[in-house]
Amino acid sequence: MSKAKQNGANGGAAATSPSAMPSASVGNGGEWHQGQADGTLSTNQGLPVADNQNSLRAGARGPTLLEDFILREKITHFDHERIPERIVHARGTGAHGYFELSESLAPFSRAKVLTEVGQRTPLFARFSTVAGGSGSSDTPRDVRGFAVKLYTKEGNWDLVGNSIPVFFIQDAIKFPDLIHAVKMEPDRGFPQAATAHDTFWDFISLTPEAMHMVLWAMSDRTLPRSLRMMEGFGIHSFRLLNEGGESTFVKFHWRPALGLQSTIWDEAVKIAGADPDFHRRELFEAISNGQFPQWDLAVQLFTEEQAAAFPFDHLDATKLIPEELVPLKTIGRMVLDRWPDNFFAETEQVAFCPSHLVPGIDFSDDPLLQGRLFSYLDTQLSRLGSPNFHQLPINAPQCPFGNGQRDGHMQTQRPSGRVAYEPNSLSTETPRERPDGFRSAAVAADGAKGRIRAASFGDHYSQARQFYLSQGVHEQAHIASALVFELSKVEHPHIRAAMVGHLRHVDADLAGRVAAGLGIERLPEAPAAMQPVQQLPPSPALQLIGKMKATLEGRAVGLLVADGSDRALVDGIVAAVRQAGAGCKIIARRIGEVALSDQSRLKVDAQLAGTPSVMFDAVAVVLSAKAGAELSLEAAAVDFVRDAFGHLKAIAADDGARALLAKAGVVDDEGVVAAADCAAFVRAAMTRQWGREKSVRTLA
Ligand code: HDD
Repeated sequence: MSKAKQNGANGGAAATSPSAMPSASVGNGGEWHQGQADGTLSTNQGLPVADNQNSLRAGARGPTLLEDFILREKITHFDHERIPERIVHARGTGAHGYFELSESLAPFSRAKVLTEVGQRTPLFARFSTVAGGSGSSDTPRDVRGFAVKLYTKEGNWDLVGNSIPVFFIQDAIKFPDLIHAVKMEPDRGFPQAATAHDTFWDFISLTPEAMHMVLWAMSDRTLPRSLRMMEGFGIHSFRLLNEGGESTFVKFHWRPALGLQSTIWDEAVKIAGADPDFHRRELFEAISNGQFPQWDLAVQLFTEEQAAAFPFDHLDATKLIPEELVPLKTIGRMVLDRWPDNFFAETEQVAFCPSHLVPGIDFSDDPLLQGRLFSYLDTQLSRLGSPNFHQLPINAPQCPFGNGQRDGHMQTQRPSGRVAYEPNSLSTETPRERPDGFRSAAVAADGAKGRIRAASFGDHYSQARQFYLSQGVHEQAHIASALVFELSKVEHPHIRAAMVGHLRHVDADLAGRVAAGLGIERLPEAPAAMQPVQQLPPSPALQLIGKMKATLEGRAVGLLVADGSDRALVDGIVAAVRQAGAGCKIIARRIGEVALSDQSRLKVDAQLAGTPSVMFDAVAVVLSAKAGAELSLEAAAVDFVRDAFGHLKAIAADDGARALLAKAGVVDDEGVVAAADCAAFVRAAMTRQWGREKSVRTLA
């Protein structure tokens, strides 16, 4: 009998005792069996099943018997196959990979993961939307969760961050209110995965500290083109502690190797219909194709004295430290190179907790972080149902671990011996303290007890203003339009007015644009601000559009063809696009093949009606004159081109495609190029045609 059979369905992959560590088999595909190792279908007790098609009946047409324990085991398991979804970040996807350190932080930290240059630390990363349920779509306007579990030699370190460097609230006690306001409204059960509704904006309008994050949320940052093309932030200040116990503050940043890229709002909406799994599919395909997503890990390091001189409080999670004030230092990279074997066992059951850290890293007193330290462990107990959730292979440390904790639901370890306490004199084998184990920063804490908000947390508008003024004209327009869209869905006029009032503190022009977009004729009063708005210098590093990398690497191009399309043009475009590092999908009215101009056959990757141009970063259309005329009468083809134009994408077209372009209202500009000029197409496709925007859309 195999080991897997003896140990049950999980093959005993979890840690069984400190000495049996590490649990290196996590997700390696070899240990988690379906059925028996010899291929026989069995019950969970190992009983070989002879008939998996029919339940046990009294007669061929008679009643099913209660005796049928095989049926009952199977259905009972099925009935319990769902666990409570995460109250936030329910929809997510993840992958395995590693972190490789390139620069030691030894002067600042004794954490091995931050000091052993060249070491590869295994990790699991999960990306998520926040508001929607697990079955919602990938592309709503939403912050993205960016959670990384590093299985270091000294224990698991979870960096549980987001795609935006600040947060809505300053104190964890407001988190349930924030989430109740953003989630679907409890009396009606909608909207799903959307902030555009009354309760969200009501709460926000009464929470001035949220204004900075609101501006980020209304920017294109919340419309990522790909999970591989967004930044991640640890948000809070953490502490690093060196061998001497000296402490330095640190902020963590993940920077995508493919650069930043987002979609246009209209595009995000259409992607949600065309492919609700757009982001997870794209991540899956990239990893399957060996295009492993990568991020640099960068840190901002600063001392207590420097922090005291900042024009804001770094313990306030609604504030960031501009790069111009504390530059970023890149210390390593994360590579995601392995898709999980099983979505539920890994991506669903992975349990992140900001309280998971390693010697050499410590928390700051940020009151949002302090509250998080409680919440995550607590939520895993209800979500995963047992204090033994750390024994699940995806959550188990990959270093030795052990203590006197015993028993509980779903205990998979079999600790031997009679001693489960410390200190003891009966065993030399049991786990003991280690002087070089985790120690908290020896920071003095002395103050009057009270429910107090520091006065230094009172400046709610200065960084919101700084963010807005740091943006280029296009992104400022997108922010204004997003605010108009969101607030136009709010039924209560006083909430809309209150929001415009707040915006007056951010920027008069922005407030005016939003008021005009909402049909508000007289600007509402700005609320009293706790502290005067500071004129902080614009920070170009806060831009998204301005920081986008001109590249086709990792992007996708759609090439629309039909019978009779010119072979040389098709070949030229495919080759140029692939050369530039992008994928190229052939699209036609039907899947199968098309016959090109030279009668050669070309395999079609996707059907036109099911593959709108929102799936691509740029499109090319190569058609015979006859096919061009026919497709001009095909709504899906007209939309394909019209949307590509409206979404500011490069379009390559040959003469035969011109009728279709004309029908779609495409007007020649720098982004509309001849299909024969592959170099010009690749150049144009590396960026969006921002100059076109004012001709296709009225922005607030
Ligand atoms: Fe949270 C999940 C990120 C504040 C309570 N949070 C969760 C996840 C991410 C974040 C990425 C999903 C992890 C995964 O993929 O499983 N949360 C943040 C960030 C915050 C933040 C960046 C502010 C800087 N969160 C926050 C507060 C509280 C919570 C203030 C409660 C006091 N968050 C939770 C939670 C979740 C969670 C309820 C739901 C599922 C889970 O923990 O495992 O405990």
